[in-house]
Amino acid sequence: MDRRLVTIERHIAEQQQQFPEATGEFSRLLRDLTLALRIIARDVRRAGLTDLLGSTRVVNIHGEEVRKLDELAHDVIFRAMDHGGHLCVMASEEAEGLVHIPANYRRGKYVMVFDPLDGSSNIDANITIGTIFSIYRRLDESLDTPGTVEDILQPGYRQVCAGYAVYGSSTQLVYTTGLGVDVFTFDPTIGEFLLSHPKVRIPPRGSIYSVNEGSFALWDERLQQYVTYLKTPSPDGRRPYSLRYVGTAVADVHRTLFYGGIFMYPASRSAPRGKLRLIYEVNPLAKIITEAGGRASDGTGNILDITPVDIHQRTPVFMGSAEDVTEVEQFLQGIHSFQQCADVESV
Ligand code: P6P
Repeated sequence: MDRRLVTIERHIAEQQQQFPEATGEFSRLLRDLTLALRIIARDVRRAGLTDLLGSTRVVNIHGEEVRKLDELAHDVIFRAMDHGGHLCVMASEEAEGLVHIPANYRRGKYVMVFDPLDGSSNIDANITIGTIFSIYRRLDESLDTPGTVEDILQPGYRQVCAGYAVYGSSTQLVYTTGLGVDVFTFDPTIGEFLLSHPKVRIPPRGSIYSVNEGSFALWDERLQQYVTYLKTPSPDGRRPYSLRYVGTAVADVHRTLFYGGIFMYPASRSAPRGKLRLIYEVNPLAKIITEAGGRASDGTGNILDITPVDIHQRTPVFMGSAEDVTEVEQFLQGIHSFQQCADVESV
């Protein structure tokens, strides 16, 4: 645990000093974003008391019922970010098309994509949920025109910042600008995010797998082999792995970041491209995991190398400890199979 008392504002300012060309615009963007996250954290904590639970009875573009907190979180982020002059365009899980900067506000050189409230199906049961975000530079920084869909459809390796807030037993903000992964824990008594876990690294291999195994029968046979392999005891005691699954991606990935192992949302017969969205869910989480020394794959290659073709496109995802992700890729590509790797079940 880091003993220095460092607020996120001071941390951002210190990081900015490592970029001589920095104008401070990016730091001000992050300051505005942390304000939005503080407000969302407050409303999530009070949701049960202020009738923010439950549904709006509105169905979003994905055919999913919009929970009141989803709508609130989207609105809070939009109102915190639309007038700072840092962004030229946004995209959100809760908006079908581009989220434009109002014409009466100055536009900036950055692009932000976000899932305002990931895990919303868990809200009513008080299960951990989160906010996920990514920031890119616009493709042509000489422009001051409204951003375009091309500015949104950038591959994940071009993210200049990625992160998430996880509203769990405490509220934590995890982000990276490419200089490692830092975790800030919110202290509500002073209203500050304090640096609690600097430069987090994910273990090279874990002993936890995280997937909705209820879909086992719908998976590719090679993935079935991999998960069965994980559950089969090995002579060295490395297996069986434990299964942990919250059902909120940001929570499952946050645990994977700290404890290691692998989080998966694979393709299945009922979800041929998986369920999670590439641009504003998988890419930011993949950037965090990769910056912490892990890997993020769609089963054939690195997630961050994918060039998106649609704002809301989905992708299968396998992310976590590097050795675990490489191992599932070897199963999916037929390099390994359970028979070859089956150890004697002597325990
Ligand atoms: P399933 C939450 O609704 C979410 O979008 C992700 O946060 C989570 O990983 C996934 O869906 C859970 O989906 O099909 O396992 O219930």
